Amino acid sequence: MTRNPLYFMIALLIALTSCSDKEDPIIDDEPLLPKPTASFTYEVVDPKDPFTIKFTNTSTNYGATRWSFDDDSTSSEASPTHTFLKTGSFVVKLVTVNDEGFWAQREETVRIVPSELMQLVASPSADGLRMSYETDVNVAKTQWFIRENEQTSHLESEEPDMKLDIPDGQFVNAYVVLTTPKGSVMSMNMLLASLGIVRDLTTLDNEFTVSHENGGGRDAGEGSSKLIDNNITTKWFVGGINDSYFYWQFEYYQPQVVNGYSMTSGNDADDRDPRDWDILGSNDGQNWTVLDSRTNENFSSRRLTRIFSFDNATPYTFYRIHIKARKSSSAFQMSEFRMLKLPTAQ
Ligand SMILES: [Ca+2]
Repeated sequence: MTRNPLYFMIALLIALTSCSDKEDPIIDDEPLLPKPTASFTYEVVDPKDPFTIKFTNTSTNYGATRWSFDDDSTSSEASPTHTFLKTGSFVVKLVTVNDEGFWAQREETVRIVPSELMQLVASPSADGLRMSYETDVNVAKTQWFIRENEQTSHLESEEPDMKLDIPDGQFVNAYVVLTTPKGSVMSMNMLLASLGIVRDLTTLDNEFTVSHENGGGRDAGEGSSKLIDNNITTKWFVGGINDSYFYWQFEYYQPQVVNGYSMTSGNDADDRDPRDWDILGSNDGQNWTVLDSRTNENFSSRRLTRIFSFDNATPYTFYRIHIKARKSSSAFQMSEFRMLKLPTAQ
C-alpha cells in the first residue's frame, strides 16, 4: 500500500499538534498495523572528521522518518549521515510514522566539544612564545586571532603556529579557529603571558562563598554568581557593607596553586570599586596566609579588566579575597573576578 506523501505530512502535523499517538481524527478504523517505535544510535565514523555523524535508525514498524538536527537542517532518510558545521550540543530528534499515521519520537543530545578535539601547546623560546595545537582532526585552515578588546580582534597568523613577543607582566587574549575540509569550525580561547598559557581556575571544582550577599540572593540579576559567570556585562552588587569584614572565597576539592587573578570593574559608579584588598590562602579555612596585598588601587575606566600576579608555589584549598576598602562607597560592585594560574619558568 502506498499513499500520497502529503497524507503523511498532514497526518504527522495533526499528530504533532495533538501531542498524542492515539487521537488521530483521520483514522476511523481500529489500527491494523503495529504501532511504530523510535530509537537510534550514532557514531563518528572518521576521527579525522568528528563533525560528521552517522545515525543508525533502530526504530520498528515505521513507514516514514523525519530527522531534525537542531541546526536548521532535516532529513527523511532512514539512517542519515550528517555533518555539523560548528561545535556545541545538538538535540537530534527522530520522528517515525507508520502508514496509518501513528508516530513515535526520540531525542538524543550530540555533543561536539572543542577541548576534547584539540589541545593548545605553548613553548617559550628566545624569540618569544610559540603557540601551536595538537589535534587528530583534519584541518584545512588555521587562523590565530589576537583580541584587542571585547569587540575587536585581528588576524595574527594563518600558519599552523603563531609566535608572539609578550613583555613580562603583560597578557594577551587570543583565540584560534580551525576549519575542516567540509567547512566545520572549532575554536579555543587562550590568555597568554610571556611564559605560556594562563590557566583559569575559577570554576575548576570549587565552592564559591561570600560574606555579604545581594538582597535578591546569589542568583539574582546582581547576585554573587554574576561575579564568576565569565561575563563582564553582568556584575555583583552588594550594599550596606560599611566597615564590616567583607570577602569572597573559593574552596577547592583539590589544593591548587593560584598565583594571579583578574578583576573587572563595574559598568558605573566607580566609588564602589575595590581600593584596598588582600588575597589569603589556607588549607583548613582557619589559619590564613596573606599572599598578596594591594592598596590605593584604581580602575580608570568601566568594565576594565586588570590582571594581578603574585609569587606563590604552594597549593591551597582555600583562597579568600578580603576587600578592605572601596573607593568611597558603602556598597561594592565588580563585573568579574577570575582565579588564575600564571605560567612560571620550569
Ligand atoms: Ca560577570
